[in-house]
Amino acid sequence: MENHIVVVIPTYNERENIVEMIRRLEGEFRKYGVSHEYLVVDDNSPDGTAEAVKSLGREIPGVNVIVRMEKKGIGSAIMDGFRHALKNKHVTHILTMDADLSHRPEDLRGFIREMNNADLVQGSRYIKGGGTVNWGIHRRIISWTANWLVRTLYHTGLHEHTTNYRLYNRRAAEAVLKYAKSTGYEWVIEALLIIHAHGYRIVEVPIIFINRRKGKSKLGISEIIKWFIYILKFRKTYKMIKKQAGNN
Ligand SMILES: Nc1nc2c(ncn2[C@@H]2O[C@H](COP(=O)(O)OP(=O)(O)O)[C@@H](O)[C@H]2O)c(=O)[nH]1
Ligand SMILES: [Mg+2]
Repeated sequence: MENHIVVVIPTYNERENIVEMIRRLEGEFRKYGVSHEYLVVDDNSPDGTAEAVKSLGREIPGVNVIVRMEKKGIGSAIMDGFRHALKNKHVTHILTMDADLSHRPEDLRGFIREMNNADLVQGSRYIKGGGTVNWGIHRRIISWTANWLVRTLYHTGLHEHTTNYRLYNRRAAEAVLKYAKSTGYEWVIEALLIIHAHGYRIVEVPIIFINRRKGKSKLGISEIIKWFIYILKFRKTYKMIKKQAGNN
C-alpha cells in the first residue's frame, strides 16, 4: 500500500504560528513527494486559530481542522486526531508536531527516511545531530531528568521520550488509541511506553528543538509535577500491557 500521512497538530492559541507552520511543512513535503494531509485539533482557541486554519484550507488542499468546544489537553486532542484520521483506511501513518514552530519542518527528512523501518520514529534532541535552541536551563534539567528516569525504569534504550515530533505507523497509533488514558502532557510519555510495551520498533532521528518565539507555553509547574508522578506510577500498567500484547 502506498504511504499516506496525516499530520495531526494540536493547537491552543497558536494563530500566530500555525499558518507559517503548515506553509513550511508543505514546502518540505513537496521535496519528498509523500502523499499527506493536515488535521489541526483546536480547542476553541479564543485567538481565532481555527478560523486562520480554515482560511488556509481554502488555499492549500488537505488542510482540515476539528474544533472542540473546550480546552481538554494536548493528549486528548491528539487522540481525537488519531481517531478521526484512522477512520480512513488509506492512512498508513500519523505525524504529530507542535504548532509553535519548535518542531522544525526541515527535520522532516529523517522521519521520511525511516518511515518504513519503524513503528514509531521519535524525533530526538539527545542523539548526534539533535539539540535545543533558546531553551531555559530549567526546562533542560527537567527534560533531561525525565528522559533519564524513563530510560532507566523502562529499559527503552532511547534518549528521547518527551517530545511530540513523531511518526506513528497504523499499528502503533492503534495500540496507543486502545490503551492510553491520560489527556495532558503525560500522554506524550504514555504513548511511547505503550508502543514500547508492545515490543514494537522505535527509532530515533535527530531534531533541533527551537523554543517558541510567539505565543505562550501551556506547560506549567503543576503539569511537570504530574509528569514525574506519572512516570513512576505507570509501571504497573506497563507490565499489564506488555502481558496483554504477548510481549514477554
Ligand atoms: N488542542 C489543544 N492543544 C494544546 C493543549 N495544550 C497544549 N496544546 C498544544 O500542544 C502543543 C505543545 O504545547 P506547548 O505549550 O508549546 O508546550 P511546550 O512546548 O512543552 O512548552 C502546542 O501546539 C499547543 O498549542 C490543549 O489543551 N488542547
Ligand atoms: Mg512548545
